[in-house]
This record gives sequence, C-alpha cells and structure tokens, in this order.
Amino acid sequence: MNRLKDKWILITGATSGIGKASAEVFAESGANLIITGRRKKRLKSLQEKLQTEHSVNVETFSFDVRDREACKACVDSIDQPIDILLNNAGLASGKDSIDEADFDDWDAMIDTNIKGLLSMTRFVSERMKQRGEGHIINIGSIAGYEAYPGGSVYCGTKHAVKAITQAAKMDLTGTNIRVSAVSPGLVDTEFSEVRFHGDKEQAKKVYKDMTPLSGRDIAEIIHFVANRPLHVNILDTIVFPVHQSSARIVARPD
Ligand code: NDP
Ligand code: 8X3
Repeated sequence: MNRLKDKWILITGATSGIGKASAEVFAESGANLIITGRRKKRLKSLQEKLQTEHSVNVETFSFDVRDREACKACVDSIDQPIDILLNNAGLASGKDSIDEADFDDWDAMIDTNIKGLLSMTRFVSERMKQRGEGHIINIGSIAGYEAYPGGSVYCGTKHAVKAITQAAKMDLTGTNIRVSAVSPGLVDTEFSEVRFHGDKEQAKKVYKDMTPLSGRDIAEIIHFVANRPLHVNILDTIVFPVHQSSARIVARPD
C-alpha cells in the first residue's frame, strides 16, 4: 500500500548518495519533495528529472545546514505541510587519531551532523506539533553503535544522532509525530571521497573486494520506514551489506 502519494517530504543532503536516492524513491511513490543541499546545480538538475519523470512537485533550497538562520529561512518559506523530514545531510571528515586530528574536520562534523540536524529538527518539529502530525527520520550509522580508531568525532556525532532520536521520540510521545533512525554500515556514495578529502584511491579501498550497499538500498529502507501505517513507529534499523558484521569486520577475499 502506498501511503506517500501527494505527501511533502523535506530532504537534507539530496545532491548525492543516500539523500538523492531517497528523493528518487519517494518521487516514484508520487510524493512531492523539497530537496536541499549546498550544490545548487545538482539540485536543479534533480528537480527537473524528478518533475519530468514522475510528475511530482519538487522545490529546491540551497543552503548549508551549519547556518542556523538559513535552516530557519528554508523552513519558514515552505508553505506546504511538511509530512516527513529526512535529516540526511552529513559527513565524515578525516580519519585521524585523536592526538593528530584537525580541528576544522571536527568542527565540520559536529556542526553538520549534530547541530545542523538539530536546527532542522527544532524548526520542523515545532511546525509538525502545531499541525498535530509528522515524521522525522534521521540517518544514523553503525558508527552510532560502535566506535573505531580514527572515528572519535564521527562516531561521537552518530552516537549523538542515536541519543537525539531516542530523546525526541520521548519528547513527542502522545503526539502523532513519529521519530525514526536508519543506521547503515558501508554504503558506496561520495562519503569516503569526502572523508579522505578527495583522495579517490583511498576512498576506493573502503569498498574493495566486497559489495557495499548502494544509496538506493538505504533509500528503500527509508521508504519502508516512512510508509508504515500512522500508528507504527520504527525507532531504528541497522543495515549492513551481507559481508559486513560490525564497523570493523568486513569479509574481503584475499
Ligand atoms: P554523500 O557525501 O554522498 O552525501 C552527503 C550529502 O550531505 C550531500 O548531499 C551533501 O550535499 C550533504 N551535506 C553535507 N554537508 C552539508 C552541509 N553542511 N549542508 C548541507 N548539506 C550538506 O554521503 P552519504 O549519502 O553516504 O551520506 C548521507 C548520510 O549518511 C550522512 O549523514 C552520513 O553520515 C550517513 N551515513 C553514510 C554511510 C556511508 O557508508 N556512506 C554509512 C552510514 C551513515 P552538498 O555537498 O551539496 O551540500
Ligand atoms: C559510515 C559508516 O563505518 O564509515 O557511517 O562509520 S562507517
């Protein structure tokens, strides 16, 4: 059963990877979209594609989620009801040891993955509460369940996403606002290239000799979470590729 037709879904980080694939999967269900990210050109070409292929309404807002005023301006200028907020924008920046890591990398992760997600959640949840319904879906990670060397701050931000998801669910108990997370393992997107500051060779090694998840694999799980009946709230879902069983255990034939 398709419960998403004609709904309005706001996606942060829709210019690539999981966010872009989610926009495509939701558009296939006839949902209208508000797609956001910093790269305006990519937003415009995705808007054109989805409108043409699926005859849905697609609006674009280009801004940095680290800019709280810009988050507010985006939410304030949306006239449509926001049925679903997909808090997807995020990154890992660097994979350096605690004693050597770069402060700018740490700031980028904390300001985007935690504070950006919080800003969007704060502004949108207020509106959802006034309206009496809505669904907030956060993209967590296996890094929200485990730490690994070089992941102190990235794992810290994703542990924070898990805690924020759980507490928001508690805060909104008794309303018809659902709160969920989807927490993937290895997904082949631009994530590793961003983490390694554009080093394509190093990024490729992350997915070497194994089949990672695709953005679409995760988008289909997000769609499942969103498409449950209104009384059903999936709190979190850990999703691995078949050959991964923890952040650090990945089977790769020699
Ligand atoms: P991508 O790098 O492919 O996509 C990241 C998206 O986030 C882009 O659309 C980017 O848009 C957006 N983004 C990043 N920083 C900002 C910012 N400051 N303001 C607005 N948008 C921003 O990676 P993924 O699709 O893999 O990542 C999506 C989410 O999934 C992240 O939260 C990540 O932590 C999480 N995740 C990824 C996993 C993986 O293995 N790939 C596994 C588990 C979780 P733009 O640059 O245009 O602003
Ligand atoms: C992304 C997956 O294992 O690189 O969140 O942290 S991992």
